[in-house]
Amino acid sequence: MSRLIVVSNRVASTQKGNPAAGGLAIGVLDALKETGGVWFGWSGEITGEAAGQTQAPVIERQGNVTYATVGLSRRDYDQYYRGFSNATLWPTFHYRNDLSRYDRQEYAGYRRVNAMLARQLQALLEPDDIIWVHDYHLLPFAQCLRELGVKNPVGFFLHIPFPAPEVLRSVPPHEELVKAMCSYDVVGFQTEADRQAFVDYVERGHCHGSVDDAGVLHAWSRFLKVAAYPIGIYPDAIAQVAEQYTDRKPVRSLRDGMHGRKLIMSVDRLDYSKGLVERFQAFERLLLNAPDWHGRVSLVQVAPPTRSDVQTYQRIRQTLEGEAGRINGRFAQLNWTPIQYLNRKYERNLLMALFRQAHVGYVTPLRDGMNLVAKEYVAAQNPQDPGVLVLSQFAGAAGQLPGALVVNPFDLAQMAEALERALSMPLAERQARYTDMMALLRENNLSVWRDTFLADLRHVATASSATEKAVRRVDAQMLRSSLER
Ligand code: GDG
Repeated sequence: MSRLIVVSNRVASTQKGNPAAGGLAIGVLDALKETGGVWFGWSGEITGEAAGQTQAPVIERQGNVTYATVGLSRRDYDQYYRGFSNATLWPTFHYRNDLSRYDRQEYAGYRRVNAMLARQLQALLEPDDIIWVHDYHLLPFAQCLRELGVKNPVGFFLHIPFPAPEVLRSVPPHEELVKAMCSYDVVGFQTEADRQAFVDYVERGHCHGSVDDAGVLHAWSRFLKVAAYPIGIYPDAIAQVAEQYTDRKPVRSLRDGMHGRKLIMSVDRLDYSKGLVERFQAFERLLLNAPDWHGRVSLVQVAPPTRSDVQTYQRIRQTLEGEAGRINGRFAQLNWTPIQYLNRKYERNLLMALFRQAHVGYVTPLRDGMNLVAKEYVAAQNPQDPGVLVLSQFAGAAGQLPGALVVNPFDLAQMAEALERALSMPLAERQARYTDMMALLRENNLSVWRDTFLADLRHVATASSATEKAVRRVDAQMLRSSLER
């Protein structure tokens, strides 16, 4: 079988035995180990090179997997990562045009880094490799590879939402970006709605593209497969660690400190897309509406800081600290703090055990590609006494977890009602909801996500090479019909 090449902005550090590495990294790594391959990306280091320049990749081999990482110059980091990726694409793709800025120089830096990374990867490629590129930092990566003459099949998976065309159009080079995405052979989204938004742009925009029933899209003289591949988790592995870690000291401390109170729990990277401010305010609304819950329920919010050198992230941190202080000041009693706001990272297994203690998983992003925390919360529950998931309708996960209490995160009153309902839900109903969701999590686990995507990419590989042999050039029509299955 051909080697797999995974390309992502950061290379997960599982190779160092990092216990904090998430399920996603482990899932991708499993695929790499199966066929052997390379994981290529930014090392996370800032170098003294000139913009657009970097040393050859640092290579580290572990069994049949090679990790190849490069550094970025300060200017490349500022323009590609901090700038266009995280101050333009991230907010816009999460429908926050109000927080998005556009700077031509940053966009030029974004394209320059994509081109530089493509050049670095090209040197590592073998003719039979298939390439799987991840996320919004690398929208033009396949186009850069094609410009270098690379013919290997290249697939792309977008972990975040794809916005409606009207929203996308607020990013000035929107058409260039979508055109660049059409250089991939497979483009995968988290949900059907994201896929549809992409297709809508291509069909109704200026690109005169079209998509057929098999999900083969034709635009700018290219044929590519576009589909939804909702990302999953390994629910049974999570259930197991959540149970194993139940008696660890920090978990016991949390349990003991609750003194029989109910626990509502949230875990998010500290990001404005996660709806933390609205979430705190809805919890405040619960305390206002239902004084009998005073002293009987606490909200624990774990929010490790991320991208703290991007200005909008500094602002959300300040706002949230202010809100937590204000709400606690308003309701706290000598022996009860309503909101425990923990601005730090926890070990992954411990986090799963903490989820198991929580009566309510409170996951209310304003927009989210999928949201793995929602899935992890369900998987971590004790089947005999499961908690209830309160979930935003704007998380991709809402389409996959029908047993959740689904809320609109902009409707504070509705969220407060859902919290109250979750806190009072009878055991039989909790168990029924949990059982349904757990079955779906098993059915659509992380391996299914990965294998379905890679099967489609391999299918393209087979179709292209058969076609090339037959006619000595890629006959788009034949590729198209072979994809219609
Ligand atoms: C992007 C998309 C999509 C959180 N705090 C700690 C910690 N975590 C872990 C969680 C979970 C992961 O980080 C976060 O994943 P999410 O899916 O919730 O969100 P994003 O980071 O925004 O991820 C998202 C995802 O990509 C996958 O495609 O679902 O929509 O935005 O696994 O448990 N892990 C540890 N300590 C923490 O304090 N160890």
